[in-house]
Amino acid sequence: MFSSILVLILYATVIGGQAPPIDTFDPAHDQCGTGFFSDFKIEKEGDVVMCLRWSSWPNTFAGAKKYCLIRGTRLGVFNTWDKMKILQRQNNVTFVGLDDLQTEGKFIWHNGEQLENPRSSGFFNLNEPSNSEGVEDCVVLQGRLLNDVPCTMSYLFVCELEL
Ligand SMILES: [Ca+2]
Ligand SMILES: [Ca+2]
Repeated sequence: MFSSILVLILYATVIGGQAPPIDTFDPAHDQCGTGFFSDFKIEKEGDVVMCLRWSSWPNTFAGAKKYCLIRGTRLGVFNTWDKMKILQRQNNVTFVGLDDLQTEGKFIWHNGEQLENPRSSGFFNLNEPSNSEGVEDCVVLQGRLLNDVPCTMSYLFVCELEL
């Protein structure tokens, strides 16, 4: 009995005295400065532009979206060329916060903004988005630009802490 209480106290002391591990990330404890969220921080003229975390394991689009959301973040929104350049530093195929799940052909960034004229926007690879076989509603970085892919595929993903 005593030993189990002792273990509990020790456990509470150790856990309480440390920064929470990555899986319990709490943005309230991080300003995207020296904290553990900011795997990647972009500053411009002293201002933080983006706070990102790149996953090191693949997930489906829904799984990735949920992973980001329950940590107070969202799938990364790269709706400007400055931000696309940040995304382009990634070499792996990576889910981003853009989909046409609600209305076919209407691509919405996860900040609510629509990506107008996706095919001629310059954001997508040539002949993309293709909606191949009618099932491509989620978007990845593939190479230097975007591609729509099936949401049930598993890819790496990137979470963004909203500033
Ligand atoms: Ca589609
Ligand atoms: Ca496609």
